Amino acid sequence: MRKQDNIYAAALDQMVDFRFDEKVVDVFPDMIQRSVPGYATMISTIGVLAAKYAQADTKCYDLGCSLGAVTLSMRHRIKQQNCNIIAVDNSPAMTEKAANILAADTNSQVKVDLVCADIADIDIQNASVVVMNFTLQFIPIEQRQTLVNKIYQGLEAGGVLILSEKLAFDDNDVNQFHIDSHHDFKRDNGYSDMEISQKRSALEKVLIPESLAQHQQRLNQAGFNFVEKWFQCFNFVSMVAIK
Ligand code: GEK
Repeated sequence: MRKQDNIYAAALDQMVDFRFDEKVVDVFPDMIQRSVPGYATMISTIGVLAAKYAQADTKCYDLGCSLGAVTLSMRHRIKQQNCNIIAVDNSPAMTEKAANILAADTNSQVKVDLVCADIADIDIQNASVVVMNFTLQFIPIEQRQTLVNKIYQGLEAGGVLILSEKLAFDDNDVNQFHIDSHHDFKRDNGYSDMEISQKRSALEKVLIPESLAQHQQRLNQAGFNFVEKWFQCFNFVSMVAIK
């Protein structure tokens, strides 16, 4: 049974910025499932895409791995020989719990290295698949190009970056449509108006969404010629960029 997220259910006297601490980790599977439309579809399809683009004797990276949902999806599908996964997150509370989840998953030959580190500080080398499933949005905007450049440089020819993000839209009406629809989705999943509004305030300075055009431009600037959106539900998208 998933533990239910009620972190923002009671009125808070003081709003503090959202952090991936123990309280969040405790309810994370429930929180992300009820907050991100299409999450389960994205997780399983990322595994399918990873199995298609993984190359023998290379590495697959799950950057901002949280509890390892993408890592497990890739691990269960990749068949290429000597293809290891490197899963990275800078929240010690996340990696501690992810370590237990991954240790309990004994059904695969694919080796996983779990690393507690900032993705700005890790080396990316000999990669065939790199996934950032809702992670880049938490990186300061001025650091995003350097990170995407590093990923491009670390990928082998034919390798893929799978990038999922919450989007902002330039047109106000379009933007409002997606925000309202997302909030309807959350309400339909049992979140109250107060929970939705308090979570929105907590995330305001922490999760900075950009437009699809901004992401495409950054990916092109890094060197990716093939960039395609493969999934969208309201303001949540996932893209592939192939080297
Ligand atoms: C999933 N991919 O379940 N370095 C490393 N990790 C970071 C950094 C950083 N600089 N900044 C944030 N994180 C997962 C979901 S959640 C998305 C990803 C969400 C980590 C942070 O600790 C958190 O675990 C993750 O990125 C973002 O498919 O909760 O909306």
